[in-house]
Amino acid sequence: MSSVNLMAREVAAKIVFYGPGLSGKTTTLRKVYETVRPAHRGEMMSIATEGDRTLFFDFLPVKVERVGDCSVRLALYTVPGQVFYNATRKLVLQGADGVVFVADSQAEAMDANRESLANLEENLLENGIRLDRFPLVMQWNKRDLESTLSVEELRRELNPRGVPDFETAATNGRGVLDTLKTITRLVIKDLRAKRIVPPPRPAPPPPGTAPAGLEAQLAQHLTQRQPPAAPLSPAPRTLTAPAPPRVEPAPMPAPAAVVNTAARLLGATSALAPGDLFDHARAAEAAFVAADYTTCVTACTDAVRRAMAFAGEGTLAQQAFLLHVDGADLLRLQGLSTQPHLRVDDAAFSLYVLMQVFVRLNAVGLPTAG
Ligand SMILES: Nc1nc2c(ncn2[C@@H]2O[C@H](COP(=O)(O)OP(=O)(O)O)[C@@H](O)[C@H]2O)c(=O)[nH]1
Ligand SMILES: [Mg+2]
Repeated sequence: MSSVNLMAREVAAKIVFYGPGLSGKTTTLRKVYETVRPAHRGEMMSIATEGDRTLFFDFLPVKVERVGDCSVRLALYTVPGQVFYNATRKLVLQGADGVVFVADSQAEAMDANRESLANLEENLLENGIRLDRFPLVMQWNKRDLESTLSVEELRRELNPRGVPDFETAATNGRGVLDTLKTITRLVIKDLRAKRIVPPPRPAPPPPGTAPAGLEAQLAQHLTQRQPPAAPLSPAPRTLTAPAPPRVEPAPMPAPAAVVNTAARLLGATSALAPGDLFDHARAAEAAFVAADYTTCVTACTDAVRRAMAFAGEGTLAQQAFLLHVDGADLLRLQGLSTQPHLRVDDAAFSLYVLMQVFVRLNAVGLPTAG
């Protein structure tokens, strides 16, 4: 989901903290939140169950001043580790530029570590990505505990490729920032190799040759009006949702509690959203603000599909006809969701389509109460 603002030499990258349940992914992100200066981070958003288990994801936007001559905007995500949340993991993994695998160093966690690593490999492969060529850093977590395996054993079992690895104790922060710095460097190097990030120090663009069109207009608008998300509240926020049933949930659950606490980040799309889809719209807007355009388009596509279903059963074309939603716009949005590299104008368009559907639902009085 990387994107580049050539004028500002700013790169946006998505990094996912992956690993089995309870290995310390959420704790790691909280520690990053506490350590990074407020001016360099946005608000941490967690969607958790009552037992404090991650239900959908934790999300933290972080700005890194300089890597080479680029500044970097990172969108950090964790996945829910529990085996039955695989659809959610796939969704969060989409468009990732790099992964930190958080392994629990305790001997009794080895099976879960192995299973989660195999699951990561499988889920990446579904998107045509090979783990052995993907930016990856291993985080051997819980090194403060007694019953940990040696690093040599962990390497033999989980890191045959010999990617950079770090001993960490997320609860006290040891090793956490070193891990983050290293994955950031690997991601930038990878994006450079793919020529998504320009090589260092090219000739400055001559005046008056800025990129044209909607993308440039939006990029300029975004740099002039810094997103309201950073810096924000002094403490990470956990949104508490009811405990989930032990079945695979829909990829983007919409805990009702989000509605009460999230008003501050309300954008135009979520303002129009019917209650059931408020959290989907919020996720799309948060991704847009974090310059995570792939996640934004994915979230919009998913929300549009769910919103159209309010028109009743039938094909998408029938639902569009009933709601007077522009079919060509819907087709274009569907096309976008299969594109590898999405830009700010694509994400803005997907938010527009979602708004259009919400406006039409409002106009016809759907969904009806009860
Ligand atoms: N001793 C110790 N406990 C940890 C460490 N990291 C996380 N934990 C604990 O392990 C539990 C699960 O952590 P959490 O971050 O929620 O795991 P997640 O499921 O991977 O997000 C919590 O009780 C944490 O306090 C660590 O480095 N050392
Ligand atoms: Mg968690």
